[in-house]
Amino acid sequence: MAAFPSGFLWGCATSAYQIEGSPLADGAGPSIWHRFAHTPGLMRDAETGDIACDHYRRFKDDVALMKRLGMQAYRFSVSWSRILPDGTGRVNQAGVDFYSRLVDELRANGIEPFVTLYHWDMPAALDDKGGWLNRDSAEWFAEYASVLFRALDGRVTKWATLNEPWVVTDGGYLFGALAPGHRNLFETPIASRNLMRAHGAAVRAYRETGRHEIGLVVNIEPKYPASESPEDLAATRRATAYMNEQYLDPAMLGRCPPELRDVFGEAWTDWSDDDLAAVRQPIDFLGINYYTRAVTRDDPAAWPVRTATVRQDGAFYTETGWEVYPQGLVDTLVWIKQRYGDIPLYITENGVALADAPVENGRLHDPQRIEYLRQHLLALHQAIAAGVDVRGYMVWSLLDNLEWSLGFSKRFGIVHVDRQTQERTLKDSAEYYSRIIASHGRALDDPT
Ligand code: PNW
Repeated sequence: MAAFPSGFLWGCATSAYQIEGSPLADGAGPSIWHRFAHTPGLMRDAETGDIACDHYRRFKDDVALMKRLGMQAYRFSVSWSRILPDGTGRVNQAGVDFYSRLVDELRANGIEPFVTLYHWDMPAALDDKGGWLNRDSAEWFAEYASVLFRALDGRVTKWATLNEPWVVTDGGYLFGALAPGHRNLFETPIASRNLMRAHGAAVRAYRETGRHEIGLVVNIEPKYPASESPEDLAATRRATAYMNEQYLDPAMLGRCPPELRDVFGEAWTDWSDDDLAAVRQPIDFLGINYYTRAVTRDDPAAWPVRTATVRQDGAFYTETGWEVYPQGLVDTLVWIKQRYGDIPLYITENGVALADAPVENGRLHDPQRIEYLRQHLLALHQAIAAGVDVRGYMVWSLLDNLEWSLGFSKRFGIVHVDRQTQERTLKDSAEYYSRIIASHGRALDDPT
């Protein structure tokens, strides 16, 4: 039954600060995540990304591991402050060389590099100038992006500008759980607009020199009303506008959802026509990160969106407290097609944090992750059969890694990483995913 389109890309995803370690090596400047992690009280168990998965030094072994699993694509991110230690101006060639070697190693092993330019680690030097609150951030980002386009576009065919701008502003500027750790309702719409201006500026820069594909990666969490009451329906609209449309509407439709005025009140300011035009650039694909859904009800006390997520009896909740809901992936993909039209899509992240069993005799059994992957891949197949143009799937994540301010407490990897020895051990889910790839999805029909 399960046939995936020919050319469909099977891969896995990571991000720089979560796996690399050696954040200041070879002339790199500090990023906002280095600063955040080294500020007391902000990280669970006082963890940092100083070592993480030591991928900066072990990247060849990790590429060999991907090759062994049959990965066809690898989505990783570039650390801006390795490339431009001060954020703009002087290029650190040793930083460029690291990613150049990684790209060569991937290509030598037949793995397509899929590069995310911004996975949350702005150079600290730019945060000192206001970070995403500074309108110049759009030009800073385009300058950085252009350095990479020049260095790598001959060998990289897939570029993503931003990873999950919603998480950047919600975590970094509204609730303070992520770098740069602000908690300010007035700043949030400003950071939001500048991030999208940066996206637009990088896409424009790419059109001058780039020869391949560039797109945007967003997280989508479909919202379902808890009841048909007018309050819950309005709450569901607010939550949808806030999380799922705030970034895609400007990028794809050249407008902002009107419900944002209701969310932000007078902290919201309408975008100028020039800003809207600068953000709405034709892109070649959208990357969709899908993890869970939210059944949404009105909650006047919940600042600032005034919504709450209703726990579902009998549902399975993961270690990050997210409901497992594969049908939400189908609904998300169909919604994207309906609202934004036909555009090639990639699932750029999908996966699950579990309290895995310990490694025993070099094995780790994670049947719940296998079931999660199987159900979501079946859902993906269903969406493709319904006519949605999905070109690839990247599991989050290759390795157990630094789950941001939650430290290493949440394990998303299909490969276990021993924190002491850095030894990599395949989980059963890695072997399972490897069989899925080798059969181009047909193994989904086999009992597990
Ligand atoms: C993504 N949400 O973050 C990130 O791209 C990854 O770096 C991260 O490790 C992964 O998902 C797992 O958390 C998200 O609240 C963070 O909906 C929060 C949400 C979604 C994605």
